[in-house]
Amino acid sequence: MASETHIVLGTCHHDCPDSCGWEVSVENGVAVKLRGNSEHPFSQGELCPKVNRFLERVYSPERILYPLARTGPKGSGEFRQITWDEALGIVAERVHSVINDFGGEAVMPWGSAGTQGLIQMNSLDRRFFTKIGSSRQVDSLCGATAKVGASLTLGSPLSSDPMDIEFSQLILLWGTNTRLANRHLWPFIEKARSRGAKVVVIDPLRTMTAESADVFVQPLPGTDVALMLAMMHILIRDNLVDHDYLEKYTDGFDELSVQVAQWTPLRAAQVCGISVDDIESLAHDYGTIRPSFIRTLIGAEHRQHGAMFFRTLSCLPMLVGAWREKGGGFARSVGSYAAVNVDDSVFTVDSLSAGQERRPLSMNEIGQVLNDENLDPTVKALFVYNGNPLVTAPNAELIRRGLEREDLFTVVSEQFMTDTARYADVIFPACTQIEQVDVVPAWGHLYLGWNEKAIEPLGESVPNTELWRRLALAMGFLEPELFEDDESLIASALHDVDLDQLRTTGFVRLSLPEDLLPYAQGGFATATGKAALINHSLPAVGMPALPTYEVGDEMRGGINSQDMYPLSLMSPKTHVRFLNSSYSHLAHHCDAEGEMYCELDLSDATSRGIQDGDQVRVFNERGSLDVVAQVKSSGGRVRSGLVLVPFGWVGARTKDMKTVNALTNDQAADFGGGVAFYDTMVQVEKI
Ligand SMILES: Nc1nc2c(c(=O)[nH]1)N[C@H]1C(S)=C(S)[C@@H](COP(=O)(O)OP(=O)(O)OC[C@H]3O[C@@H](n4cnc5c(=O)[nH]c(N)nc54)[C@H](O)[C@@H]3O)O[C@H]1N2
Ligand SMILES: Nc1nc2c(c(=O)[nH]1)N[C@H]1C(S)=C(S)[C@@H](COP(=O)(O)OP(=O)(O)OC[C@H]3O[C@@H](n4cnc5c(=O)[nH]c(N)nc54)[C@H](O)[C@@H]3O)O[C@H]1N2
Ligand code: SF4
Ligand SMILES: [Mo]
Repeated sequence: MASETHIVLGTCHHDCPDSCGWEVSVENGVAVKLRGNSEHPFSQGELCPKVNRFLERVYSPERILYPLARTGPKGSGEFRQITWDEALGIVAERVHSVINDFGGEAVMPWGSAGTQGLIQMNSLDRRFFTKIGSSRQVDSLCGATAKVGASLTLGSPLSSDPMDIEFSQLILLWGTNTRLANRHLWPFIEKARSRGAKVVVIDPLRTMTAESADVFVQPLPGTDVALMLAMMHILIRDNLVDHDYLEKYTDGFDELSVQVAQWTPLRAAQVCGISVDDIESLAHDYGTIRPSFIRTLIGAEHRQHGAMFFRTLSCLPMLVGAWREKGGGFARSVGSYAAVNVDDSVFTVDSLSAGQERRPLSMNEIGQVLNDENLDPTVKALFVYNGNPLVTAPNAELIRRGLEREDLFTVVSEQFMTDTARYADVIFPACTQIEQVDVVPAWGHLYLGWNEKAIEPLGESVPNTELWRRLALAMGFLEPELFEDDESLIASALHDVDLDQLRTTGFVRLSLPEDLLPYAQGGFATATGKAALINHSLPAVGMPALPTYEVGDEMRGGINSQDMYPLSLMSPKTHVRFLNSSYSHLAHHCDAEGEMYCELDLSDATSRGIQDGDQVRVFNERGSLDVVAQVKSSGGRVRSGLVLVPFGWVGARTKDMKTVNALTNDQAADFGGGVAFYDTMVQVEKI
């Protein structure tokens, strides 16, 4: 029989701003090729070094394809294959008994963004856990603090269209590693550059993006707010501000002027560890080159004053009236724009619960939560899906101690045997994106992506929605909302979208004006309609009304003794072949990236007797990691006082089964529900 090839359109589901369009070639039910959809306006036919090999992931011999029950000690990774009926029976019986003995709130859901698809990320899970009356998952490893921080000034999270960056003449990439983390924006930046735009990167690390910039400013971590205040100081001092914009569309310029008067370039230079010239020329560029576009993502939210960073950054465009022009303004996540066509509130069905308030539990503090004996009730059953907290959440060794608890029943839905899954009592096999249908709202551009199912699920794996339907049935629940099918869930959440067109082209632009100039004429979603340079509601929640840099912001590690732990630990995304923890367990990806390491500045290494290639221990009071030292004599990524340990490695690929989050801070950020991962202090010694 001749083989028949057909093409199925899809969209990458990964937690990545690019949400690339793809096409899968399918032959006799087998996916034989996956490549970028050249029609996609943002990704334009390219994928990335992670997803170029997506089919190896789908067909990996390491995929979990059947339900598993644990046979060895927790963490051993020893399991036996069981039937779906057996697995559902074990889980339903245990969850019923937890609810009877301790109440529904003894059940904790922990779901992250393993898929960002509309229905596979969050839909029937909400209904299932509402019905159970479980604790409610709150806070976020990603984005929440950035979103709220910007809203404190703008009144809403809405910002400029990232694709408009191509019309800019001055581009500030502030606390974002575009070429690594948002790679499909780079061609738009190059377009702007070909028309004369200047590109500035502001990052404590000399990232691959910094290497490609025209100007690189390298402040000490956590000091950016001081830099922003000094920029405002200079703009006002040298009368480079747009008085008309400020007067018509903002509140509090006079108070802000007083506030920044004290932030002389010299003072900021001392705090930030950069030169006065750097600050003067950055401010002058910002005050004189138009249109100017500030691009940021989430790097700087992972700090205790993360919200203040985004609140202050979003004031800058007000001073120069940058919102007026296409190619001007400020862009962060644009995910909130999806609300014009997508209403995910339909997935919340409060009537499924008996009406009682459900206890909030922070996903960021999962380590503290699982070890807290004073919680009433303590957590007795944990459901993990779309995530790998033992690698991705902070203070990971505390999480490990929680997962080791014999009285904790842990259920994990996964594609692979992750560090977290090794601690499960029962594992359910999850589909990959090409085995399920979904719609993907993006946070890095304004297109909604369609994802058609390309092949039948491998083995006995199921989409997340199907898992929640099966669990609801096993629990003996009857409400029809718990069993809604995928097509119906999608249709109920979309409005004003031509579904046929979406399916045929693979994407549609959100129903927004072609020229998205959200604040060209004010229109901020604040009470006064003006941007809140001063925000009078903040003191009531413990934040200053004006953008403020508190001395010491740069030194917070959640650890008291700066003498014992003098180095600031940077742990951002660093590898082009890793996507959070989702690829480093696969041979090609890990082998190509080499061994886990820490990078030190030559001066910090020399004073500790450490040379390039030495085995070293990176430690603080939360934990320790044994890694190989990288010490560059020039052109390194870190400056003195910093140490870089990359994020994304999984325990199975490190020397002691531990990853960088063994060391990181799990204190909450100032506002919004984020966590201060990056405010972590450590010491390094040779072993
Ligand atoms: N290849 C690859 N791409 C990815 C991911 C991945 O794991 N791998 N992850 C995806 C996800 S989930 C997200 S949220 C995005 C994140 O995208 P980004 O926000 O761009 O990435 P991060 O690595 O979190 O942080 C960006 C930069 O912030 C810097 N930074 C840290 N602290 C400070 C500070 O105090 N001031 C300043 N100015 N900069 C600071 C870090 O050094 C880092 O270079 O990337 C997505 N894309
Ligand atoms: N130190 C440090 N820590 C960080 C960060 C950092 O920069 N530094 N970044 C933070 C950020 S921005 C983020 S977003 C988080 C990411 O944290 P997580 O969301 O936990 O990210 P992943 O490790 O990629 O885990 C996703 C898991 O979901 C699984 N998965 C994928 N698709 C599906 C599906 O359809 N169904 C099911 N059931 N499972 C699926 C994948 O196999 C994978 O194991 O990490 C945070 N942690
Ligand atoms: S991970 Fe990001 S860059 Fe790679 S294909 Fe998916 S959306 Fe595109
Ligand atoms: Mo993220």
